[in-house]
Amino acid sequence: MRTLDSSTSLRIAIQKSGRLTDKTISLLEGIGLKFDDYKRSLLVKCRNFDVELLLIRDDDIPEYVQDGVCDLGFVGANTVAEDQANVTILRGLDYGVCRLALAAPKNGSIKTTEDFTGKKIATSYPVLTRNYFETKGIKNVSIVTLSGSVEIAPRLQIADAISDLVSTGGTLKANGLVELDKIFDSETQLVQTNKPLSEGKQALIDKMLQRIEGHKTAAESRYIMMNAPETAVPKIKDMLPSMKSPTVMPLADNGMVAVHTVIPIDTFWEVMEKLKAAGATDIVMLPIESMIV
Ligand code: PRT
Ligand code: ZN
Repeated sequence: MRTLDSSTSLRIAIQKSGRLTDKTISLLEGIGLKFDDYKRSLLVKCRNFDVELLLIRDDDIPEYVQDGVCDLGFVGANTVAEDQANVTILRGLDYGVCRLALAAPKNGSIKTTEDFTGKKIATSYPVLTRNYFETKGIKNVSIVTLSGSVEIAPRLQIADAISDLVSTGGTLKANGLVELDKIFDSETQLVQTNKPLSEGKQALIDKMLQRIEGHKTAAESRYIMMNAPETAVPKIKDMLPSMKSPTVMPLADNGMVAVHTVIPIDTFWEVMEKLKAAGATDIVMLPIESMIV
């Protein structure tokens, strides 16, 4: 028999203080959730939804969600995969982007993955690192598990090489290390518990997901407005990679119209140049707060 969870508020685990904290809070605020001062408390009530945030270390999030202590969690895919947590990944979120990579001293003997045979690798990700070597069929690699400052392990002669998270590559460079291969691509994920949830909580999760989708589409789109001669409208319409047919409104000047539409941000400059060539003037681009398609 399915047992429904007893707490009524949807409980969401987020990182208390770290790289993911501000972006997760701003995503939640961006989809309309309002919180009081989340920096002072570990459990923060949402003012306008039946939601509460539990602020904990990122390493604890997969387990809290797996065990049903929290219904949802925002956490790096690296942490979820390393913990082999039994949770459902609802979606990836494009922040906290990084990769787990293998790196070795710049002028050392390790140049290719094969050179790792018989070597010692320091990492905070023993599961993902071991899996990598197993998949590659490279045997006899010993893993030294460290909880932080992995990049100095070769200099301290604790290990021959490392596997660590990399985003800009600056830390590797500063420590005389070169990246040799990528083990795992990561970004923040929204994960849900596999424990049964009440209908009310599930409905709230569905609503949040729809809003996140709208928020993401809005962030990747721009509202574009321009004036143009009416005769240029068919040509302009063909150029616009708009979601739907653009809005065309007459202007006070005879034969002139205003054209409004929404376009993907990455097409803006290319489209704008073509629009100008087609006769459009006064082209204005505006950010969009949110949108439901
Ligand atoms: O206290 P708590 O345990 O919650 O935090 P934490 O210190 O364990 O984690 P935190 O805040 O450092 O990282 C949280 C999550 O951010 C990670 O689990 C990843 O999903 C993601 N993330 C994204 C990163 C990085 N980028 C990153 N660059 N996490 C860590 N790093 C570190 C990396 O370990 C290395 O020391 O940054 C350094 C490399 O950065 P670059 O830019 O020099 O390459
Ligand atoms: Zn951590």
